[in-house]
Amino acid sequence: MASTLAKRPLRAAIIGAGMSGILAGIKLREAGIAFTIYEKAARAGGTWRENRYPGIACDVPSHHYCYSFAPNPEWSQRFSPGPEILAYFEQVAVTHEIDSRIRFNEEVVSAVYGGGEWRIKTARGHEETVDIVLCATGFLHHPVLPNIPGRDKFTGDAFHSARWDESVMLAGRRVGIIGTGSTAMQIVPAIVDTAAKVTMFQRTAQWVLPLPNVAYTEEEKAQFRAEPDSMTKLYATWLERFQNTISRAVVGDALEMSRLEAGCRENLEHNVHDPVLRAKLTPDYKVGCKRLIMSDIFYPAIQRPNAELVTSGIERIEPHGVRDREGNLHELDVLVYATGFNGHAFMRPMQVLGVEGKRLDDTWAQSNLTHRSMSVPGFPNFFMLVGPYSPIGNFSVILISELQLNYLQQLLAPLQRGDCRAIAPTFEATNAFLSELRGAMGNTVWATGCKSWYLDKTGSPEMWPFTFERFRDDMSRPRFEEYDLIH
Ligand code: N01
Repeated sequence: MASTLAKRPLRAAIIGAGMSGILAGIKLREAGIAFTIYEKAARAGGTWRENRYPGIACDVPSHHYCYSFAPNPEWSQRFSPGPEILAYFEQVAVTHEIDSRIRFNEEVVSAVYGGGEWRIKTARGHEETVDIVLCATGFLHHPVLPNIPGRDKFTGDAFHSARWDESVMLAGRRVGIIGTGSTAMQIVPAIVDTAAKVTMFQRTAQWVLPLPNVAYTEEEKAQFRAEPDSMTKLYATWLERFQNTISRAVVGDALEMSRLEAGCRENLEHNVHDPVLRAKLTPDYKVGCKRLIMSDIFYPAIQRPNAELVTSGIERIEPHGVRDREGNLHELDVLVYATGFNGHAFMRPMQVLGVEGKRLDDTWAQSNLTHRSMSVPGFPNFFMLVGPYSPIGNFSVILISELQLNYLQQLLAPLQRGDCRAIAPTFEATNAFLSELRGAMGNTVWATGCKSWYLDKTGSPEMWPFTFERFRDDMSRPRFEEYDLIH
């Protein structure tokens, strides 16, 4: 059909300057789309800016936890520490001249659709009209504090792991940590040598797969610099390893699951010597149901003489420490809430109003309705990166985001050609997508009965229930019959 609209250059607002937002800038520029990145904070880097706790690292190997087109010969370790990862993202933003497109300290508070355009507004009152809104807001940025009685009574220093207070000294002090997720399991080994005592309050034990971290030598780094192809090969090797092992195990591959289980059980049996402690550290749910911990330093750390694992449950928090359910008071100077995040809020509390003023909060009242994790019916030209049901688990979200942007570049082509003013998924396609996902969810390990942040408020995993290969195929090209092209 001949176009009736004048071809027009497109303008986008990218929300968030973390890993996905920087990437979106690079990819939209490649596609010839003008954009501004709105960042609520004073610095880019998203989760790597916000999480500064001791021991922070990524448990995806650094030569894979990077953009596929921007290998980094300088990674110091197989699992490099958080500050290096933050510096990497900031450096990529500079190299690709994305930094100058970021408006810092500009939190987008609303996005309102009308007449084929979006009007966005920031907390500081700045307004802009754009064709496309692209939320690169991440999903682990709303810290959750536990609802434990007496939380406000504690007289020592207390903070959430994602709000680490560097002014608080740990040396020689008694530190309590509530939680046993990926965060707490990194903090304990990092502080056990410094603190006088570390008390970990465990509600649920975790499966731990030993994955040794090794430092790259100067010779290895020099070789990476001299032969960049060797980094591309390493990237591909890690991808293959993840996609053929954990990624298969969690979506129903029995053989891979049995290998994973054997690895975790062996780790526990060989590396935790006291049978009482071993029993306390033995989970009662399937490996992978909660996010698998990758660490060869947690078990040694929790067996140190100045470390204690408390499993009797927390009765309340008192001015001088934590009272457990057996009546013991664990006296503390510092209390860290490593109690996780609301992983289902995505871009909210931002107000998003779609066609005829429909609120996204209402559309998402029951569950996060989305087509292919990237768009929402009734919200034309509104897209998300790493949105609901994106493959997450133990997979690198960077590659997920890259594949989604590749799809989006193709999806936006009719807009760029002037064939339509806006594009939105149909309700039929969205419902078909979600019912296929939900139908497959029962085969996954996340639906086997444990509690985790993967579950949405209906208790269903908000995860990708298929293999990585299926996701890559789905993202290779859009099927335009799943969308309404709005003229
Ligand atoms: O949070 P979590 P996290 N009383 O939700 C406990 C990513 N990440 O910050 O299991 C007592 O996993 C809760 O107990 P339970 C990664 O995707 C990645 O550790 O619910 N305990 C649990 O132990 C990860 O999955 C890296 O029984 C309470 C803990 O708090 C995600 O971030 C590193 C409680 C919360 O664990 C979140 O990890 C770090 C209460 N009232 C994080 N409330 C990488 O290396 C909660 N808990 C890539």
